[in-house]
Amino acid sequence: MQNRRQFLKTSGKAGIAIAALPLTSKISSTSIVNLKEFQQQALPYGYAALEPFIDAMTMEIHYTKHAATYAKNLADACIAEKVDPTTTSLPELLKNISHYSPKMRNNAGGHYNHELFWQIMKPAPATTPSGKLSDAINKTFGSFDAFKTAFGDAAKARFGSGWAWLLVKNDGSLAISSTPNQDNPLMDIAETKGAPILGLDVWEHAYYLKYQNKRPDYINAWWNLVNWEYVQKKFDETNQA
Ligand code: MN3
Repeated sequence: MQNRRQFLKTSGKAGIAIAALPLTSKISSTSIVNLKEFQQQALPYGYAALEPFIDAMTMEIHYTKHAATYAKNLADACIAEKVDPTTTSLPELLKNISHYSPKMRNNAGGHYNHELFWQIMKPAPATTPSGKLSDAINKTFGSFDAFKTAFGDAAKARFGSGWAWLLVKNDGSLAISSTPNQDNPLMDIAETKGAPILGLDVWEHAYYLKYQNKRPDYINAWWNLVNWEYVQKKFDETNQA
């Protein structure tokens, strides 16, 4: 117990290695998978790797300040609200988020959303989805371009801070939604519920240094970074129709 509490105190620091955990025989491999979901993982690329679409300073501040703080505050909220990250999965926590504090909601969401956001971007990706995901997008939205327009509209229309999502709803169909603040479609309080497979951060901290008030320019540029292979992987994990 002491080990876990000690871990939670230190896990808010960005980039702590899983190998540095005070592992005991009580922590199983499933526990480690759960625990990793609650920690900030290393960025899969450098801060400058997404230039010119997202600038290095924005990436560095976004990752080391904003996102790191969500991870730290999530660890604090887990201690205060007696959530054990070795036995609870982060998606399960989000699915029951209405039973927890606003601090838990904001930071569990903030941490989950950013960990997904870093993965669904990469430098110089394939520019379009392929395979089953491409088929599902065409079937649902008419065409890939029509999907991009609808998703971009959702991102532009989100008033203030929030996210735009492509998700697989619980009935297996694809949908576009947007959520305020750090909410996401996994949450039981979300208007459109399901498994997010693509998310776009439209908080000003994600784009203001380079794009200022021009959110539509940021959205248009962001399509150059979408890691469709990863989105496909997320799609394959769901029970799509
Ligand atoms: Mn953000």
